[in-house]
Amino acid sequence: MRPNTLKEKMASGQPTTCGWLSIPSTYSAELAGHAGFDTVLVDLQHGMIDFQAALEMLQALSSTSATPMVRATTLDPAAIMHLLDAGAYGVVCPMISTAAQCETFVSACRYPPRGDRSYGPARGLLFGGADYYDHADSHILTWAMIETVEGVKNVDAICATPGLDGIFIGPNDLSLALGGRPGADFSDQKLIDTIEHVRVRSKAAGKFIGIYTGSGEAGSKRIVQGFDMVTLGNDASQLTGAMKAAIASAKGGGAPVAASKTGY
Ligand code: 3PY
Ligand code: MG
Repeated sequence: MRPNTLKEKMASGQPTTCGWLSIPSTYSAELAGHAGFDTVLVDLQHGMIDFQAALEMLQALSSTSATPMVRATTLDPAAIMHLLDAGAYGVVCPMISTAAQCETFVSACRYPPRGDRSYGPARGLLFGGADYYDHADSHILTWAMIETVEGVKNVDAICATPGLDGIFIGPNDLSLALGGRPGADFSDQKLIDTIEHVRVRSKAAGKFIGIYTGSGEAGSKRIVQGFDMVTLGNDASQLTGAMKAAIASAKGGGAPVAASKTGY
């Protein structure tokens, strides 16, 4: 089976970057895949992307060296299994707050007896290879998003879920859950401490730890903090930022364009 190079890099202690696609475009997917990200994720939760667009974007990513991942819209086992059949090598599942939810999520990504994933890996066989079934369970990355107060409270139990590979922190929703605002309050001490707590507990349980950030600069700080995988904003924020910077530069410099703190 084609290796999951993202998993291999993180397992060897290398920090990795995750391109984040919200625009329903095969061309954008191809550009992100060739840009040098270790993985590129198709975001069906908040991106303007349905299953058909996601399928085509995963196909476009196949021509690149980036490990293709998806974020599911919600904890829907059938939809998660379908995205895996479409060739995703990793799934980020939003809003995991309990160990039971995490078990349902991981089970959807693992074949019996480890889980209850139904057999029919259509594009998995084409992208992964003829031996997909034999190795899928050890290659496919499962990321539970912790972004609620209940999820933080249950971080140890969530991390104890057999077959879970990593925790991915959503700082915008976590900020809201703690009574703050998206983006604006990333400097809030309670949010800073909560993020560090989730990171430390996840690493203590032997899990990979990832986080969404709004820029390369923010991603670099998270790598120094000890995160294994960081996003650097999404395609829409990066495109908008580049367009605004070009306009400001053409009109005589102007003020430097501030990176979006929320990543949107
Ligand atoms: C969050 O920050 O809540 C996310 O889910 C990132 O998209
Ligand atoms: Mg979120």
